[in-house]
Amino acid sequence: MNRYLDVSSEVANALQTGLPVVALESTIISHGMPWPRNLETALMLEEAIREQGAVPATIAIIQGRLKAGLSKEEIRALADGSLRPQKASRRDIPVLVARNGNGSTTVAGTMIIANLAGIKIFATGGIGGVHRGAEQTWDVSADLEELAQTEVAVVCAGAKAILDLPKTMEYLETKGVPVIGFRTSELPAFYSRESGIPLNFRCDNEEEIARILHAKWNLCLSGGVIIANPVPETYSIEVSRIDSLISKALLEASEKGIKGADVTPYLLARISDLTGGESLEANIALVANNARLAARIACAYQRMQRH
Ligand code: PSU
Ligand code: MN
Repeated sequence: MNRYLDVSSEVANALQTGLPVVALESTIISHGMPWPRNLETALMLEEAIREQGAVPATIAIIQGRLKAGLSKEEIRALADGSLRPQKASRRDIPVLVARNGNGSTTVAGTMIIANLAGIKIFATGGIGGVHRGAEQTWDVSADLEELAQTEVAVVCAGAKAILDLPKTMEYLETKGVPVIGFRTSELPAFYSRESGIPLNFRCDNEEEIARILHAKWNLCLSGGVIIANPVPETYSIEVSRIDSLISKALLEASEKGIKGADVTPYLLARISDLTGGESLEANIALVANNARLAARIACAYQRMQRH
């Protein structure tokens, strides 16, 4: 066990006995959703994973300790802001550890800690990617680099149209990260089921996804896999409608000089305002949908582990 890591007793027990475990990130709690919906969502996601027969492990950094599996009180303290958690990606982890700081982990940060704990499947909302205008700003999320190197499968609803989706797909191709559509042949765009970008791989059942994960990692092809699961139909927002709101939010962000790690949280909150909360409801529905799928994939992955 890594000396900086605390695995909760429930998660440690599940890992030892070969029960399926699903990691959850904490940036969506602290920086991705408003209080108190963030707390309700974080607890609901853990419940959704349990209902599918897997064990949830919400991941964060608390007082410098890397945590896999949080208590309800710890989740609450991340959600209500009392811990003042910093958004924690790869670069932030050593500093938070050395300073006994608090961090809510991004996709990259969560993958690192999940991997240290031995958790292979992780559910989130959307991954970071190549930002629009990256040719000027060089803003490329560390999530992509992490997917290139760390052996964790990430179930998400694609990437948000606040990003440059074609460039994001090119980057993932270069880095050898498979992007698998779950019951879809095109990349979902987070709030919308469609992006117009075709995917190379489509899977219609969880067993096939589990076989791909086993094959990749047994072949020592390190790095992650993206499972792209479209937002449920009833919550999907039309591309034409969300696109103009995204452009408006992007323009405001650049006028206000918002940069770096603050960009994504700003845009999420603005788009939620501009849609009158509709995008927040879509966000919650899609993460729940991803948590359930991740749990079913984790179950299939564990069943194959035993044979
Ligand atoms: N995309 C979303 N919601 C989010 C994020 C991304 O739809 O909350 C968060 C995730 O934690 C992701 C991070 O890992 O933003 C990416 O931030 P950056 O672009 O600064 O790497
Ligand atoms: Mn960035």
